[in-house]
Amino acid sequence: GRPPGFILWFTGLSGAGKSTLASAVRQWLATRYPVEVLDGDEVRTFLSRGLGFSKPDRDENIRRIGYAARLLAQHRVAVIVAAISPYRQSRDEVRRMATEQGIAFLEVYVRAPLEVLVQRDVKGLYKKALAGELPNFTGVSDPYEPPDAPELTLQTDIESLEGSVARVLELLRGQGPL
Ligand code: GGZ
Repeated sequence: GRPPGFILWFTGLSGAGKSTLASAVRQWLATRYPVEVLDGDEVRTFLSRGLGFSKPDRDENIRRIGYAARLLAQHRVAVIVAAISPYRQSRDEVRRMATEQGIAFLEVYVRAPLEVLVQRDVKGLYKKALAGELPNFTGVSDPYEPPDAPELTLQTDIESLEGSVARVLELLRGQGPL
């Protein structure tokens, strides 16, 4: 049959640049692949409507995203996920299931120091969280467990978007999917 697609999984704090990277990488892949982006923020409007930010709700969100990603990847879709996915165990669970199905799972840690994110604060969420008005806000009032062995780490406060995209494409080429 057709070769399976792959799952490119961006994990990291809010505002680190996951969605921006996902859109940029999508544009590059779109000439050769059917591509689908599963963005946490958007998934929460449709697939995960009603879920909050407790650990069980986040785990459920990631389980759903992982399931949809695997379904798509089996049909040769290049799947890009952009979700905080703060818990190592749920990311590893998605990786395990994908790998079992012969789908490449590439974890990309999208990283920037908290001070930088607080300065960027596009949506004003960090300000609220730091003021104690947002319980369970990742990185401030809720945990984030960085990946132990990500396929790639992108430091978005240091690297340019173009540079980061180039490194992602290099990863995809080196690991086979492209
Ligand atoms: C983290 C939150 C929270 C809390 C609202 N904690 O950067 P954004 O704003 O646009 O996207 C974030 C999104 C997080 O959803 P995910 O599905 O990626 O999270 S997870 O993978 O943990 O399930 C953020 C916004 O929702 N947001 N409240 N308390 N981010």
